[in-house]
Amino acid sequence: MVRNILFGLVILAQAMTGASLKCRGDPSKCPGYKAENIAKTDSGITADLNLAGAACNAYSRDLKNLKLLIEYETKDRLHVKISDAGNNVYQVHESIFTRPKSNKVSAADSNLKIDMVENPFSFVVSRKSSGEVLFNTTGSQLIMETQYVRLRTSLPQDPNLYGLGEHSDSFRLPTKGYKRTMWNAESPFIPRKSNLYGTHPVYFEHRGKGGTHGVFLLNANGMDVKIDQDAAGQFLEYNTIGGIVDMYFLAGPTPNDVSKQYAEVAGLPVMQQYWTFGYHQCKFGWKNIETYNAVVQNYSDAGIPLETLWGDIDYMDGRADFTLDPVNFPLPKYRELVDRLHSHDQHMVMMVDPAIPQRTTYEPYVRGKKVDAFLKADDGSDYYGAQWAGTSVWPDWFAPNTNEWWQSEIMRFFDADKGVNVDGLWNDMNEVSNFCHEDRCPVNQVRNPKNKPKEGAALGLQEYRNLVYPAYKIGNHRGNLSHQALSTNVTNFDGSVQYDTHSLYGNGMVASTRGALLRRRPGVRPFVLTRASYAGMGTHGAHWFGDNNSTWSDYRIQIAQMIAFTSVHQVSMVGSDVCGFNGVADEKMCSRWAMLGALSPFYRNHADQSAPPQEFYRWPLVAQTAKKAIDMRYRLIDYFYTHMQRQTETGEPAVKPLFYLYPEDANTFPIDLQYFFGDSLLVSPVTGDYSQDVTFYLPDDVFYDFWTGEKVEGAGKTVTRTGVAWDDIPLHVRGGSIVATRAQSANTTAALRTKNFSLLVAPGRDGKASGSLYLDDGKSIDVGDAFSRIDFTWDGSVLRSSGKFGYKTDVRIESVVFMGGAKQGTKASVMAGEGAAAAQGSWPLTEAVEIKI
Ligand SMILES: *[C@@H]1O[C@H](CO)[C@@H](O)[C@H](O)[C@H]1NC(C)=O
Ligand SMILES: *[C@@H]1O[C@H](CO)[C@@H](O)[C@H](O)[C@H]1NC(C)=O
Ligand SMILES: *[C@@H]1O[C@H](CO)[C@@H](O)[C@H](O)[C@H]1NC(C)=O
Ligand SMILES: *[C@@H]1O[C@H](CO)[C@@H](O)[C@H](O)[C@H]1NC(C)=O
Ligand SMILES: *[C@@H]1O[C@H](CO)[C@@H](O)[C@H](O)[C@H]1NC(C)=O
Ligand SMILES: *[C@@H]1O[C@H](CO)[C@@H](O)[C@H](O)[C@H]1NC(C)=O
Ligand SMILES: *[C@@H]1O[C@H](CO)[C@@H](O)[C@H](O)[C@H]1NC(C)=O
Ligand SMILES: CC(=O)N[C@H]1CO[C@H](CO)[C@@H](O)[C@@H]1O
Repeated sequence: MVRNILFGLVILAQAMTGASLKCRGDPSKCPGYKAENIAKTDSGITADLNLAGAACNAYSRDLKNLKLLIEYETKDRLHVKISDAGNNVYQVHESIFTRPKSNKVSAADSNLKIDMVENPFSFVVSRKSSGEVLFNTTGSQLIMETQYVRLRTSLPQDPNLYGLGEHSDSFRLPTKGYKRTMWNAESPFIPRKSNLYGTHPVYFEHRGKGGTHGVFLLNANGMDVKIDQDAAGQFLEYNTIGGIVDMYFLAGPTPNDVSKQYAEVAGLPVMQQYWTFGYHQCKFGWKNIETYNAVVQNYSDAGIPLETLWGDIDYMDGRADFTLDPVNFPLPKYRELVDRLHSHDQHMVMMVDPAIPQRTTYEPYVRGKKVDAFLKADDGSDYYGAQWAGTSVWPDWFAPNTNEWWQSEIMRFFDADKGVNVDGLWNDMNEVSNFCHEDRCPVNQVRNPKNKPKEGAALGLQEYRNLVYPAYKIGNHRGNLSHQALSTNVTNFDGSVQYDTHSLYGNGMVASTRGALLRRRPGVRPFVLTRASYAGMGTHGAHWFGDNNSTWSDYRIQIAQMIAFTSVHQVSMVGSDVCGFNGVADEKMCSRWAMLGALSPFYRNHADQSAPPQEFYRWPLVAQTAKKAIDMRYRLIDYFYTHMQRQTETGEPAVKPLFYLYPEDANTFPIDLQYFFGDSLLVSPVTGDYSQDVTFYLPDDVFYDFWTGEKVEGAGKTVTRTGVAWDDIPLHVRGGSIVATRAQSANTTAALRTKNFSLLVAPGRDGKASGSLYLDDGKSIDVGDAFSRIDFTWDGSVLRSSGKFGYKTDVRIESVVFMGGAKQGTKASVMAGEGAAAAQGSWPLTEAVEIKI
């Protein structure tokens, strides 16, 4: 009986939307669109796209009238935008994602070409120089409905695809039966084949000699990207539950070119302060200020340099932001700790979560409520759920007063004179995570929103949509969209809904938090670490890969995660929780992880409350490895800082997959257990469980063992190393490089900045080498002319420096070291510490020099 009534309702609903029953749920019957009113301009095409037949309403209502805009924005970037004629369907807020300006180049000048078929509408994007077809929608109809968008391209068989994060799968994506769901979600244990904390709908495809290109879909709605093969061959298919088709095609043709071209769209990653490259320690569950102090003391006693101590939510009073537990973390003692850290050139970073406890005695809540800073139910009451501090409300980053309120709360609590004088902030739980299960949470929202989006402002369709249970179900590993998240039917201040904006929440929060830090310390590069992200997040801050586990598998997967974020997603300051967040880290695993983590941009050990302590000093072996790892990292910091700075200016990745340097060597395409840290250091860690052996790939090039200086001819083959000690890591300097290292390490990065340099020369097969060094004050956003970019070259007999020398420093070059016995009687490696350097002396870093060897 009940079933019959429901069935009747379904039929009625379909009749009302004009759906054709036989077609419902069968996207293959959708009619596609017909291009009409086509207008060609010098730099592109505009057209109307009208539904080409009976609506199929596969998962919702077909949109009948669309508009198409094709524009050659730069020589290497083509923009294809398909939106509803009324411009109501949600498009990513400009305040969250600033679209690039179009230079409107003529079709003739573009390196890309688009060919369009009018009926049914389809298009083909190709690279002009090679005729390589990059994207081809022929044979599968475009579907644009109120709650479903589908677009498919055919691809070459078994393509090399990368990106589409955030995920914990292989760097080179599977090409059969693979579904990449994107929907930001709290994801403990970073499950495989799942959506995780971030949404980055961009992929790069690499075709060896056929070049590399990129495709970005600027859409924030939940989606599944299916990569699979069927009778017609290989395809990639976008299935989103809303939004528009807003695509950027990036011509390449080299991997570095595509990275740079994507950075022009998504923004360049921000430059970090020098100290952020130091070693960081955190743990959830350090229960009082005495524990914080003991950790700092124990690091010092163990002789392991600790740069930054982190405060997880333990410090809070009842886990509420902007409070200190008065018993365990009293303000005077906290201030004392931070002062002591600062007086030793160490730093403090603390967590701030988005949820605000809904208590009338809690001032941040009262102040926020007064200025309408929180997401609301439609009757004007707070929309609430549950978080660490209990019943909570959430800031609405689209409401006009939220930034000001949020930033003033941060400035008030983290006041340098009266509060906790932190050096950086950490945004967690911002996917958004809600501890309330959807079916158990108090449902206090109603369906008739007070805030309606402006007509034609692309803030969301106003007609009925099922915002909680859309018919097309994406593969969200948490289940329904709203499950343990904000209800997707909650309306933002401007009338847009969480359904459309959910995955943008993290970017809104981290942008505002960055703004607060800038107001606290004007002119100083803010440091914000965030868990949730959307495309373009690198322009605001840093990211760690969330709540991984202390397993060998998660130790390995961090490499794939890291190279995806640095090279594809343009988030350069990234790293995993070293030694694993959940679970039990053991001595050998933590030892390997301490070494590998030292060769990531962001280097932080962190563990859960339920995990046993895993500070590096807890085991003799780990302590020994950590000292060696940090010594190595610190000597290399300026080399790496140089590459990070380059990425902030050009988008060229500071950490690269192997194929970036050997783009025609097909053996490198799938590699994600090795990578380049900067352009010159090939990292090939031991990755097997409890193993001391490793087989890794050496491209056809000359390399030098970083530790011994021994020359190794790469043959484009794998090599096996056995008996790799627990405190060791295979590391090679690529021939043709000059690496500027600090001659000595130090126990803080501030002390490190006073050390002289030693140049490591690794001649290439032609006997020559080059490298560069970027120097600045390590903290200012705008350094003006006070920076140096020094290029070093070695031509076989003379080492020269040239470039720009704007940074004043007494620090000098004190030695030049040749690898591989390239010079008689020279020290093998700067790390080896025996023998004599090829040249010892004192050369300035403030003017060009010639060093004859
Ligand atoms: C595009 O794909 C269709 C269907 O697979 C194919 O017939 C056509 O040749 C392709 N176009 C180009 C230019 O490769
Ligand atoms: C610090 O070291 C002392 C002495 O080994 C030890 O008793 C204590 O548990 C350690 N505390 C922390 C927080 O590491
Ligand atoms: C999703 O919601 C539906 C409808 O309320 C419910 O039947 C189902 O159990 C939910 N699924 C999960 C995984 O929570
Ligand atoms: C909004 O969504 C929640 C589930 O997240 C649901 O319980 C509630 O009934 C919805 N409200 C309306 C009016 O649809
Ligand atoms: C997490 O790691 C621990 C060992 O550290 C292991 O026992 C546990 O099964 C892992 N859990 C998951 C979900 O992988
Ligand atoms: C670093 O070493 C110097 C001198 O060896 C010492 O004065 C200083 O306190 C140390 N700093 C830290 C943070 O351990
Ligand atoms: C750096 O080199 C200069 C000149 O050789 C020397 O005077 C100075 O002591 C060195 N600095 C350090 C920190 O070793
Ligand atoms: C939760 C989860 O997905 N854990 C993964 C950890 O790594 C192993 C090995 O790769 C996977 O099998 C698990 O699924």
